[in-house]
Amino acid sequence: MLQILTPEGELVGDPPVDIPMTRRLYRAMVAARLYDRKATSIQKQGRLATYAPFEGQEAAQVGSAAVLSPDDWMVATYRDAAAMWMQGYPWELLLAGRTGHERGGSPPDHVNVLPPSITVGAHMLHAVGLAWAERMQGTDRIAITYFGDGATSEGDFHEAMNFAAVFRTGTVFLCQNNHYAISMGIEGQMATETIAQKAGAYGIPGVRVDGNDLFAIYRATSDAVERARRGNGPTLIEAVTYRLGPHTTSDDPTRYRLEEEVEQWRPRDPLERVRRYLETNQAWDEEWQKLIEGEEGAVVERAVQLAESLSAPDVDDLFDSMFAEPTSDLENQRRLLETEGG
Ligand SMILES: Cc1ncc(C[n+]2csc(CCOP(=O)(O)OP(=O)(O)O)c2C)c(N)n1
Repeated sequence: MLQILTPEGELVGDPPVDIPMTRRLYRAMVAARLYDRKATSIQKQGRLATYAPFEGQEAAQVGSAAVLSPDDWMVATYRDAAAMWMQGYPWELLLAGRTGHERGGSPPDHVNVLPPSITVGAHMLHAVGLAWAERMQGTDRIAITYFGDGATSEGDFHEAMNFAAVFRTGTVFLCQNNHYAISMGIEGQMATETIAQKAGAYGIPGVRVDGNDLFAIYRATSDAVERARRGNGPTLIEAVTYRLGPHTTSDDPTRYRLEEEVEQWRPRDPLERVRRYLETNQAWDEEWQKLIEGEEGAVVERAVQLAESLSAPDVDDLFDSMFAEPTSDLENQRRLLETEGG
């Protein structure tokens, strides 16, 4: 398993980024954690629908998204807000999606990020199609897709991997193995020792990395993106991480895992090891921590205000939000609603 930065914050390999960049990525992880905690807390106040927290998975998301070009494609899930935000999906729209507002599913025009997939596994195929389309158009844009360990037990995973391998599409498959698919532990749903080894069945490279190590994930994703961009096809990355919180705000993890297990993972916190590394390099102090928490916290607060101040959706949005140009079926349904009422 690839590791560059140990949980103690010590280097055991070459760091892929310099200190100023490490500070930027650390700050992004701090922002992501603040967003995640805020979203969890407002969900408990009834201001969001169910929310899927990603605490513990910040390095896997921030470190991988950081290597993308601004116009690369990203196709991710309900648990990948940090990765999506890194690629330009604003916090307020991610929150709006969790209130059920249509605007949440509509990223700004220049942002090549699809709305989060709730259907486990199905979205990986979209990433293959997008990368293939880019290849056919002669661009070097690639597509990255994020999914969990559970998604690899879906048929869609097989179809996506096989198609991507055969057509050598520029797709990066980023699996965050957080050890659980809701209450189903990894041993209960696959007989393979690792997820990375599944790549062998499709004839593509599979890499296993410490998913709580910002540097390892950055390095592995850089290599995979580079390979995809050169036209050499897809890679499967298994980022070994852990979901510290519940599956969603409606889940009670104490019913299927022991608190001791969670406690074993806490010292492997992805933020803490980068903080220690920066401190050793005289690039972190309490004052800066307070500054970035204050600034990023204010950005998150503003996003909550923006999401909550969106005007209530109109019934017409049901029809207008579906396709760029409505189909005849949709137009018929709209007319039916107008003539016969809702
Ligand atoms: C096709 C499909 N089956 C079942 C569900 C219900 N479901 C939602 S999340 C989830 C577990 C997914 O686990 P994993 O892929 O490991 O991702 P994680 O939630 O751990 O990030 C399930 C079974 C769903 N949303 N879609």
